[in-house]
Amino acid sequence: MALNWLKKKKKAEDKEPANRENGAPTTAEQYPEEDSGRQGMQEGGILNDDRPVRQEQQAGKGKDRSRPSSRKGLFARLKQGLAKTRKILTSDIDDLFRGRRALDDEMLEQLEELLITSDIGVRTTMELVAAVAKKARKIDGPEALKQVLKEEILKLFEGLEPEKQPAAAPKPEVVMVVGVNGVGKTTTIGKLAAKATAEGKSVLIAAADTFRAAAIEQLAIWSQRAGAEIIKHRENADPAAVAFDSVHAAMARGTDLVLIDTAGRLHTRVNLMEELKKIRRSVAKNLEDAPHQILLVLDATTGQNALSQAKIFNEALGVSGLVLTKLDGTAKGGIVVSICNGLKIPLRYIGVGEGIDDLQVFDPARFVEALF
Ligand SMILES: Nc1nc2c(ncn2[C@@H]2O[C@H](COP(=O)(O)OP(=O)(O)OP(=O)(O)O)[C@@H](O)[C@H]2O)c(=O)[nH]1
Ligand SMILES: [Mg+2]
Repeated sequence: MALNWLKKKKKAEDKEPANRENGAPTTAEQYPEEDSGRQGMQEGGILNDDRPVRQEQQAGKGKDRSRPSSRKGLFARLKQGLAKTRKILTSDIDDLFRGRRALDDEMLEQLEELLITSDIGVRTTMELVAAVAKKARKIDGPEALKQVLKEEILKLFEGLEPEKQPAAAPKPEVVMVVGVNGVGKTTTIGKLAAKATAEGKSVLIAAADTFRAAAIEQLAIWSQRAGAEIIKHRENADPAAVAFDSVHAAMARGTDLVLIDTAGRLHTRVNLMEELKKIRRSVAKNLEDAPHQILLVLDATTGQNALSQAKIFNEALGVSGLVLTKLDGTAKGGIVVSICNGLKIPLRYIGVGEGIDDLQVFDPARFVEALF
């Protein structure tokens, strides 16, 4: 039996990167003008990125995102976002058992396909199917199978909790937010700032994406919505200088939290990773242990591509936590499982919409409940 699904694994691997057989939109479908750049990213070439900026961002406008996307509770919104994955994992698993009672080899193969279709990834799927196969005798119906899957998925999240915060948070706490262009860095900073100000913290945002004026403008709008301060220089200023000034100002003002927005692409000459390292160094010049966190933002709709981005950023910068955005809509929730299991970096937040309160602290137990 194991041989059967190992044989199929090769086939699945050939399928997976393109993400097309499982109905997921490709990058080209979502951002036609950006596909070549993302390709470049995969090949390690983030540098040659002079693609046009999406118009809405350029204008720094677009629809008002300050309002919550719905009045529903957090769990309901998460469930809504994961509807697509839940269909695969629930009704399709029910179908597996139609007319059959015990889990046989053929069903295990079908389960493997289902899991891969939900973006769980080949490696993680193999681990899950192997775990299910071991317990096959006890699985006498779809509910029992779902229960085993829930337990096994939860196990994959174990040991991935973020390091315990020291009793007294560093002041200012400096958080650098990184990621390729368009993943949702600036939006996430707006949401994080709003969360922190709602908790009574003072927040200063550093506009260290100086690549284009619209980026600074977009961040200024978010800082206003969130009730945070902003430090900005002119377009094309040195991002490291903006970060340095921000930490300096935060120290002088007694600010609680500094959030540093960074570019996802730069002019062709400049190496993004080198620039980000420079920002990191400039922050440490002011405050020894800073940045206290480097959050990498990943777009869930890019599927397995997010994994390769994370590897590149982690190798260059050392990422302390992940934010997975756009889990609402087209994304498949399985990518969360795949990323957590594949990277061993804690997933801190998930983005479930464009509104200011559409950021949730990632809670594995709640996530698994919403998945089935
Ligand atoms: N549906 C949805 N959209 C999101 C989410 N997070 C961000 N977005 C949208 O994604 C688009 C890009 O977001 P930005 O925050 O500008 O992304 P960025 O990483 O700062 O982009 P660059 O500055 O160009 O590198 C915007 O239209 C956001 O509204 C999310 O959780 N769900
Ligand atoms: Mg941005």
